[in-house]
Amino acid sequence: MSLVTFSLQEVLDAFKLCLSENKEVYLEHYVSGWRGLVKFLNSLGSVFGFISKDAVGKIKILEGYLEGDNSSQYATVQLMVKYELDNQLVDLTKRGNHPESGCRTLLRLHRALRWLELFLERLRVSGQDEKTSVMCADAYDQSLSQHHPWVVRKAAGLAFCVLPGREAFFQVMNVGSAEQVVSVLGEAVPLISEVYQITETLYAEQQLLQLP
Ligand code: 1PX
Repeated sequence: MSLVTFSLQEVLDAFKLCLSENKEVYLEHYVSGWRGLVKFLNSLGSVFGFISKDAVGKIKILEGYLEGDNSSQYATVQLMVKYELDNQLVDLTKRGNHPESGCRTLLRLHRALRWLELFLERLRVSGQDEKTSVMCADAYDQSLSQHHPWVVRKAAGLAFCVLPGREAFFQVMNVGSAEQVVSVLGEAVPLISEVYQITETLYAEQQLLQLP
């Protein structure tokens, strides 16, 4: 993956590689998809620094597990959940000895993935004159915002206001004409949605959706 320029195609490729034949989620590619998204965010300017910083922190935690002594237990989200739960490595009700478990860290990105799904779908069907800031805020209000305290919601709302317009936004995506963007989005959204749903079902089954 290129280090500097963002391309929506690269993110799409990472999320494509995420799913194994029997629908397990490879952590390596999940994290790599997020790294690509952060690159996009960084190219939008320093106003988004506080969001990018938080995402990078979480990406680094997961990368640490992927490179650590128990890396084989972190190959997929399914394995990670089983390993961490079997070995009591997750704070289940309040923060304690495992404030940076893979399970709670991934949950934060997972919730953000729902925002991304809603936002990209909204972008995909949007008309030329629609505002990215409004699409982004709507997607946020319907998803991630319910997990954030007032101060974070306020800061996010302010950041959304300086998002570039739809046309400039499409250019930063780096996949060509508006038609091409719409077509790549048409491929990306169902894929992101599937990765989201699989993780959501797994976390719901294991009652992990409210991890502190
Ligand atoms: C092709 C276009 C795609 C656009 C890609 C943009 C990538 C955005 C990446 C956002 C990653 C956000 C991760 C947030 C994780 C989170 O919820 N963290 C909170 C809880 O963590 P904790 O460890 O404390 O339990 C944390 O408090 C978050 C703080 C930062 C504020 C997060 C605001 C999120 C707004 C999401 C929308 C991003 C707007 C980007 C505009 C394109």
